[in-house]
Amino acid sequence: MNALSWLSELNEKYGLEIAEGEIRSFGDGHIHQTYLVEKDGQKLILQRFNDKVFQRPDIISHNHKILIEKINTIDLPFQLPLSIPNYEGELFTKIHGNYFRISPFVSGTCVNEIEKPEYAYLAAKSFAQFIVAGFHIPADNFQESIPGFNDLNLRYKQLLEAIEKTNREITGELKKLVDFYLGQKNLVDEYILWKNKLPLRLTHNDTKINNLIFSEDFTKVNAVIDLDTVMAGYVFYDFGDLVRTVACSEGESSQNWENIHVDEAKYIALLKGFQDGGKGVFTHEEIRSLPFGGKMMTCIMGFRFLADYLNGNIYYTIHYEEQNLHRAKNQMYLLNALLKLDAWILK
Ligand code: GN1
Ligand code: MG
Repeated sequence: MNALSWLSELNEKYGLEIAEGEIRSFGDGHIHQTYLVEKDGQKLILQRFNDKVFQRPDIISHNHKILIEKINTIDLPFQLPLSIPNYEGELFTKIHGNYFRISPFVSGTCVNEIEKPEYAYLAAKSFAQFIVAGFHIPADNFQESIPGFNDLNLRYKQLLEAIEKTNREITGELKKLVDFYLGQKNLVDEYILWKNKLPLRLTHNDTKINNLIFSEDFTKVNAVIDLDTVMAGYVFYDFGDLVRTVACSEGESSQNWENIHVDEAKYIALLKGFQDGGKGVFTHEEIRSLPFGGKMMTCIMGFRFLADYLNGNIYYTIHYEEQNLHRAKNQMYLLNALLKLDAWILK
């Protein structure tokens, strides 16, 4: 398919008149291709959807229609920019075998790293408020857009499978990482214990910090975005991915291994923000599970990056061959730092 050869059909389906020159690449998500459309002073977000990663767009439509009806109708402290239906009332438009969607543009700032603990507090409070907003909807109304997405046990098994099937030689640095991650079986066991204890909620499941749009002055969260993984989950998933991406001194792509540590002030701000956002709603056990979330989500990303490297980099966008290996190494340093932190945080 030629670049933008789908544009005229898209215009027809939405009653728009977008020209090629009004579209430019936008954001830095790892999965979909995102564009900003700017026309006559108006802005929209256009996405070419990755249906290799999300193989069931119908499930996402089902889930998002519930969000549109049951969450976007209540008074939220931020926007949820869900897709705008096309002329046929569908959230996705299929053109020459590719899925597209259009959503409102929300102004503000997206960041990969957070500067101050106050912003960490705000981020955590917002994601907790998102869970609270969905509390009235039984979690089983939602279907899984990626089966077992945050299931640590499943991801461990997928890593074992990747180790078995890989064409790469497992020696040197790669062997060290494989051994490290195989040695995390105790976290998998702890995960199973928490799963048996906690209720399923409507969670975001991908609370990486760049999935929030802050106001320019960071006094407010304007929007919670990247809603494709919104489905049933445990509150510690959402807290955990915040720890992974906010409380770490280096981003997940950094190779400054020796500088990777936990920023304790931000960690504490996250804990406080998440508890404040869920006040009166999260159970005592859910609050107790939060520190586990940071370790678990860092570990799961290590499993996933390493498995992708072993599988030949088929899932995540990479900019060089070893990038997934380096991402897994980065997460190993962070996980070790979080395991040490645990000792005092639980005192
Ligand atoms: C992907 O799309 P993005 O970049 O927000 C991934 C997350 C990972 C993240 C790691 C559907 O998220 O699970 O935490 O990369 N999303 C999917 O950077 O796999
Ligand atoms: Mg994203």
